[in-house]
Amino acid sequence: MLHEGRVIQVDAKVCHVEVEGRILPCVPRGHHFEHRREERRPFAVGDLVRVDLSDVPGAIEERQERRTVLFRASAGEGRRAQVLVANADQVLVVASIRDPAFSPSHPDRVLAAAEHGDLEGIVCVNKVDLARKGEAEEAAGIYRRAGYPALLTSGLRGDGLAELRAALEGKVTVLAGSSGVGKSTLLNALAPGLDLRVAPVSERTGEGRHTTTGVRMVRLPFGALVVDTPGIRNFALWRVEAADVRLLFRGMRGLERRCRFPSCLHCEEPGCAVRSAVKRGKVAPSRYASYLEVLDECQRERKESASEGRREGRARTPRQPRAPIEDEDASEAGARRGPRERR
Ligand SMILES: Nc1nc2c(ncn2[C@@H]2O[C@H](COP(=O)(O)OP(=O)(O)O)[C@@H](O)[C@H]2O)c(=O)[nH]1
Ligand SMILES: [Mg+2]
Ligand SMILES: [Zn+2]
Repeated sequence: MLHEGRVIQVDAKVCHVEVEGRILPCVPRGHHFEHRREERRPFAVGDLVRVDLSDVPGAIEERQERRTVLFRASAGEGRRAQVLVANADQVLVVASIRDPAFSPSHPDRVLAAAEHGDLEGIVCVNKVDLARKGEAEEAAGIYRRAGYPALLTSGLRGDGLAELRAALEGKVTVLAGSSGVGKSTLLNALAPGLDLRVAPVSERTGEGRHTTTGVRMVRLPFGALVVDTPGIRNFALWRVEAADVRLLFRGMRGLERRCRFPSCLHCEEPGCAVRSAVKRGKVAPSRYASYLEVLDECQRERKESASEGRREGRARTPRQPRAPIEDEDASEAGARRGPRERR
């Protein structure tokens, strides 16, 4: 008899699967490792699976089709995609107004990855207790005008917690945001007693080394599932065509229909409706700047993977999974470049 479960953590050898309220270690059956080319591991946090519990550990027999996905690029030979979270409803991207200073680039990228994977996006402008008058509203306004809900919160002082709780209730939410913006503090404020220090920490600290990403799903007492992504600095856009990057930026998408050229990438083309909207204050300059960054990265990635494909003759045989422990910094360095390095 098979049981329905949900993967809540993926370690090197086992997946931790929540089955009828219990968390059980389960091992994927061997056939899950065959016929995979681009994906590094067969299971991700959030996967809905059917498990056979007649032995310990149990065995994962089947995986449901994924409704949504968030990728993380895995660098190195072959550059395969890695699904970091499956079947989440939404991404909540937390950005602090100060300490660290508000920077719209990170939320923009996360929101683009959410669009790409069919997830909803919510922005949380946090540490409003440190904001000067109007500052937090201004930051939130960038996202609200683009069409995203934006909350004003302070995990420390308690602002906006009721709204945040309402936004998470009944949903599976991926928590994103740079280190130090206050994610753990917010979760602890929402669910006191939930000891987040037990969460696997990023490999950089040297702890939690048995886990592959440190990504883990936790259940909050008011009926919310939250995926914490410590140490994951960014989600990846996996092989997106330049023309499709246009569709990942809410507030700008749709405007391409009014550009003089249908193929307009909103860079330097004449008669560009997006650039004109930026000039008229209809599109935030920071959103447009983030779009150009993401466009540039996607174009570069496609070029690199095309040349890799040529080198490898394209007919690659399916690989066995390699040692899944990877260094966060090493793998991110190949996958992402900072905005400074554009052009
Ligand atoms: N002023 C202020 N500081 C905060 C707030 N939330 C968190 N902090 C501080 O910011 C630092 C990082 O918080 P943490 O929750 O660990 O951030 P995380 O890395 O995103 O999980 C800690 O020193 C917190 O005390 C807030 O709402 N206001
Ligand atoms: Mg934290
Ligand atoms: Zn254009």
